Amino acid sequence: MNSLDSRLLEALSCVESRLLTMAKKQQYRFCVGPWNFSVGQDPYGPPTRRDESFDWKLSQLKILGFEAMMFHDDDAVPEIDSKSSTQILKETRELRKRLDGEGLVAEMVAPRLWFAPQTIDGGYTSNDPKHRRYAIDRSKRTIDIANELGTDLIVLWLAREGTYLRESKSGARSVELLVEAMDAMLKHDRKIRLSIEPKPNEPMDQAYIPTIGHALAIAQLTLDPKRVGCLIESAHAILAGLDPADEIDFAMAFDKLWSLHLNDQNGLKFDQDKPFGSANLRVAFNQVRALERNGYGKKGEFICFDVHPFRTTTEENWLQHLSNSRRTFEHLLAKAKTYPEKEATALIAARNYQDLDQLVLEHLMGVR
Ligand code: XUL
Ligand code: MN
Repeated sequence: MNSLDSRLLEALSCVESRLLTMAKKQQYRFCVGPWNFSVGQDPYGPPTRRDESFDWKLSQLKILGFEAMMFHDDDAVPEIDSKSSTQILKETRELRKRLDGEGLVAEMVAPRLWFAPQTIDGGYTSNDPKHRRYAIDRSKRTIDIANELGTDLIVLWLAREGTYLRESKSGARSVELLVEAMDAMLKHDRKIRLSIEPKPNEPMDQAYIPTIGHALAIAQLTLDPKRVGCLIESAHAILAGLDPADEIDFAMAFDKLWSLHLNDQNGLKFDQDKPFGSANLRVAFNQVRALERNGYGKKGEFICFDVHPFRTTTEENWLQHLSNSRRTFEHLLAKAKTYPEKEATALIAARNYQDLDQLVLEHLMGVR
């Protein structure tokens, strides 16, 4: 190679790395699930809004600027338990075509192991071996669906893997059963990754995997720890009495934050799935800062909003919780980028946390 060729190559690689950096700046891509278009029912009352078709929901995502949809197995194939593998495959392929047609991708697929009669006492940790088998078989079908939809991410919200009554199950045995179930999934497909979404309570009194620390610890017991990571939901971290920003820093220190459900939660009660930032703007701001400092999204991870409209929301405002969450995220991103780092560093050095506190508040209020 002569020197002109090598200079040309150098220039080309310089342009390429510039383009890559520019592309990386557009780091955030957004996603929601069909359940986030909920119709207002709660344990005390019926729906308050008319439902819309799945296709309508799909088309709205694109209009709202979202790029992906997340799925439960039966969001992808309704009434999945009554269908043969051939039928499931056929319907999944049709769904893939509809997604491709809208220019959307599937972010993940999650087995819904909390609805069927077989999961009343839990899925993988049920005391009934037949029901444990059902949970594992259904999870394998979920993996087959994910393959057809073109995603390698399986989300495990371990909804009923816990107890209402501590003495009804053995915690030690339950850990073994969870590991066995995850191993069966990892063996079923050598490419998929499992992303555990911890939540400490609801529907259970006590869950076996309540926090990110538990999720990452149990990953180590599986046959392929590299393929077991986690998903943080802001509300779930708050329900565990934790700061979601700390959970983000912790998971990302292990390179294990493969998905994220941003939302908000006002204190320790039922899972509220409020719009992002709705209850505590400062906690939301700190989550955005944590994502920024760790480079979340640079490997293609999505920001998903696991938010619901308020029960009182009327049909014409039905999508606002989605676009509002995204707007809040983007405003907080601008706040994170303009945070007065130098001033903050000086206050930290002087251990003047009193004024650091005020600096954050005034920055958020737009006066600094
Ligand atoms: C439940 C929850 C679920 C999971 C997906 O609290 O957050 O919607 O995100 O199964
Ligand atoms: Mn969630």
